[in-house]
Formats: sequence, C-alpha cells, structure tokens
Amino acid sequence: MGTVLYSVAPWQLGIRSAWNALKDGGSALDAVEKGCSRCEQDMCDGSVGYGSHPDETGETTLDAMIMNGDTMEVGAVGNLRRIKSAISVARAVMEHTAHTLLVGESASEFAENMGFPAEDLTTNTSMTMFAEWLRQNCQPNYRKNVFPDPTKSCGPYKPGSKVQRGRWHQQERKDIRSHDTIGMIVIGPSAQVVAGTSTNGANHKVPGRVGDSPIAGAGAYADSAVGGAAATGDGDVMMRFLPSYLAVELMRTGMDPSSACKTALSRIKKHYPGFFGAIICANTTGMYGAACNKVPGLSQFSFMVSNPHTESPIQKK
Ligand code: SD4
Repeated sequence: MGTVLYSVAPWQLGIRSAWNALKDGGSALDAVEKGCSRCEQDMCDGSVGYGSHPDETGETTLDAMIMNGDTMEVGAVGNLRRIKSAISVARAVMEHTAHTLLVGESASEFAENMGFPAEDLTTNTSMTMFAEWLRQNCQPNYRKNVFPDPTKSCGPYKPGSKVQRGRWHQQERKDIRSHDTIGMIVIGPSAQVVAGTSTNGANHKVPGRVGDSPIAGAGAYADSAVGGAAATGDGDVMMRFLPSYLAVELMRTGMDPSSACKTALSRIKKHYPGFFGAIICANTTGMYGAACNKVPGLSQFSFMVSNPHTESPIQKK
C-alpha cells in the first residue's frame, strides 16, 4: 500500500492520520497533508502549529512545504501569520498558483483569499514564553526601542553590532523542545513519492526569519524516480547545505538510504561539528534510513515508520 516515514518525536497521531489517509484511498499528497495537519492541530510538542515558539515580538508564525515527486512541483509558505493550517496553505500554493514559496503577510492574505480562516496563533503558553524571554533578555524599556546595553539579545538591530540577536541561546538551540519539525515522506500506492514539513520554527526568532523547513532541498525533497528525504534541526545552519536534496541525489547514485543520510549530515558537520539536526530518507523500494548529529548529553531525534509489514508505527532512534 505504500510507506510512510515520519520524523522526529513520537507523535503517533500524525503518522496514523497519514497512514489512514492512504488506507482510505487517498493519494500520497493527501497523506502528507493529513499527517502534518494533524500535528498542526495537536500542536505536537509545541514545535508544530500555533500557540508556541513566539518570535521577538511575541507572534507565532509558521513554515511548511509539500513536494510532489511525480511532477517536481513544490508549494511552500514561510513566516505565515494568523493561519493555523500551514501545510494546507502550502498545498494550495502548489496547486493553485504558478509559484513555489509565498512568505509573510502576503502569504497570509493569499490564504485568506483561498478561504482559510484568520485566527490568533497566540495562546497562554506562547505569551508566557514570550514574557519570560523578555524578562530574562531584554531591557525594561524594550517597548520603547531604547537599548543602552547592546549585549542584550533583543532588537532593535543596528549595523556593526556583533550581538547575535535572534539567535537562540546556545542551550536552547540544542534542546529539542525549543525547535522541532514534522517531516514526512510518503510513498503512495502508485509509487508516487511526496515529502512535506511543518513547523513553527525557532523560539524567539527575529521577526521575518524563515527556517529550512519550507525550502525545497533543505527541509524536504522528493523525486518519484528515486525517493524522498526530510530534515529537522538547526535550520539556520542546515539550509546552507540542502541536505534533503543531497540525500536524494546520493540515493540516485545507488547509495542506500542510511548512508545517504549520514553523508548529507557529514557535509554540515565538517563546518559546524556541534550543529543539532537529523534527516530521514526512503527510496522507492521501501528501504529507509536516518541519521542524526549526536551532540553529547543532549536529547536525540527519533523517527517512525508505517508500511504494509508494520501497520502500527514503529519508532526508531
Ligand atoms: C527550523 N528546522 O525552523 C526548523 C526547526 C526544527 O529542530 O526542526 N528544529 O529551523
């Protein structure tokens, strides 16, 4: 019937929704959309969907993409505001426009025009996170945009300042709970490969920041002639290396999925040995693999698989 691969935390409901979509006769595109949507609605781990990971102004924004490996079409949204169903908006971009990626306020206006409801993406949880971050990092007169102390890590931004504003605190970058993505590869009954992602990105990001998740070849990639890949982790670093594209291209040369995943991550590791990230890959024969850059003492990523041999998802680390 097909295979569903799914990263990264044990969010069983997402993979079950995708698998059920295939069982009900849906396409691989439907399965990716349903699986990611389920996680968006459930606010999986606070890392996907609304209500968590506010930016430096307290707003939660979303990134998502979907790629059809039959046609090589991609639909994606970055920094999407006010709309909860990021993966469905991404699919609408793919199916109802000639474009690939829409961002920010314009993406939200597109979504509203397409009938998606505008809703508040903040919750008590996200407001509490924001308030705590302000308290710990910003000057009391943050609201007035006056920053006598340039070592504090929130705006306004000035040229020449070496302060890594908007960068997550080092510990936070390495804590899986402060950022994560649902990344999904589905190989449908007709061997169509579809990959997709959805996330609310990095906690306390600079407004306007778009991560790797909605970038084709970075967050995910699919080619029905070969297979698919999806990545999670420190998107600011990972998107510089297009790891999902590289993994698919390595599988095209005949490399097995596990080795392709490892090789794609090792490129990043060469320049950023301490980066935190992971990738999953599957080829059209149903073989799959995953790799993770292990950072000592820190939480690790996991992934899940459903296929005709193991209808209940198996979780792997
Ligand atoms: C991002 N890659 O926005 C996403 C978040 C993530 O583990 O997956 N973090 O950078």
